[in-house]
Amino acid sequence: MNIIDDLNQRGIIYQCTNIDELKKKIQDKICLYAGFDPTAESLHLGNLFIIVTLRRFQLAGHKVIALVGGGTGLIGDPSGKSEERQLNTEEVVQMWSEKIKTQLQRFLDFDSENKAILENNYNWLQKEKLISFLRDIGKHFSINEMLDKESVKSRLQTGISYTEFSYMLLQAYDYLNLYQKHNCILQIGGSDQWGNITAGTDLIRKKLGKQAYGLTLPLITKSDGTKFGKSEGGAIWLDKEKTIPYHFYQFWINTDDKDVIKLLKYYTFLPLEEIEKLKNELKTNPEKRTAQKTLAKLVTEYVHGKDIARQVERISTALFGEGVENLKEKDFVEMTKIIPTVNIQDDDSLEDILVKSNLASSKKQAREFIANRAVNINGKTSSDKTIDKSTAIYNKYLLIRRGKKNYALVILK
Ligand code: 383
Repeated sequence: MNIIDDLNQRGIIYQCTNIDELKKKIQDKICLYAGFDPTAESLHLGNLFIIVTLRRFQLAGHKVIALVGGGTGLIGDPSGKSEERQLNTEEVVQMWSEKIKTQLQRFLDFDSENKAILENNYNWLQKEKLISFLRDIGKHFSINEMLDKESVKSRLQTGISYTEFSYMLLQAYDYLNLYQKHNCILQIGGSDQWGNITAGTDLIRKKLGKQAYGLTLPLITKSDGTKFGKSEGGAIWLDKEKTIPYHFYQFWINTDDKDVIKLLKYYTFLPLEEIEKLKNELKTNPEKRTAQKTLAKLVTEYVHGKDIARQVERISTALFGEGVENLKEKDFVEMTKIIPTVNIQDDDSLEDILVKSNLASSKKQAREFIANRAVNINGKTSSDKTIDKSTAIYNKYLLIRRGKKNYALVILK
């Protein structure tokens, strides 16, 4: 199947400069690229949508370039931003570039025969001479057209610096460079990138008289109107220190029924027939949340690997009261990052433990909870006033639940 048909069926294509021509071109192997600016030390779920799409092209046999914007990251893309960005220092941008490069290497195959290419636009942008740049590149840009681009137009009221205004020239120049260096004829990006991408295809046409293509992906919206890819703590990051795998997994598990099928199409490599089956399952047995569990499992596997994905599945099962039997010792260590944890002497009573772990506000309240059978230890309701060390898993861990979802992890010294 033509990859364009596959993308279309998945609803991944938002805009394209010339879809019919591209579809013909892409019957042969082509080279394409997408860029990622080091504006933070990690990529996030918005970037992942593009990465997964690049990977689809790669799996279909095309050559993909992942470009780190070590140069453009020093300027700041105004696209999709309602305010001027803070300039970061060169050292910081360089440090972030390295981190982002390492992340990209995990998601795209840089080893096999059809290996991806990694580029960093710092390598050519930093060498550029101002006078030549303004003569050779700047001359092809009309201010009138630039003012008409969404990224600029939307800032005319609030303001935009000359620095950010120039950004599209740099991204266009990158595309020209990659066209010449790798015969790269397609750039993909989120819908916020349309203006920058078409600046590139225009520049290639004006400078070389050649046809290059641009394709954008839809902005991901949620049925409840809130912003996709954010949690209370901000963005969902791909770096496991910034968003721990458990929270990453939970983010996907919590997907609304109305959004889950779309996200399976966008973020997983599951064939459409399989997604169709999940859609039926969602209709007949929504309470099972099979579609959400599949989505969470597959995306967590892609980003964090199979071992970590299985671990967060075990932890989630335990914390949703569905059984602690499969927990491994390292899972308890991971759980200390997720739920309140207290270290306890083994002569502490259960009442003491409930108070120390904040599951009860006083010993009196603790006694009431115990009497009302509201306290559950390692999956079993406990009415004992003392803790029995033999109930500790690995002789050490007590997972205490009070009520439906108040948890604490107790580590016996
Ligand atoms: C830089 C130089 C190029 C081509 C692209 C770039 C980066 C681009 C940009 N992209 C965003 C980013 O870096 O700012 N100017 O965070 C995001 N992308 C992708 C996608 C997205 C965009 O990395 O819509 C979300 O992830 O395009 O916001 O020569």
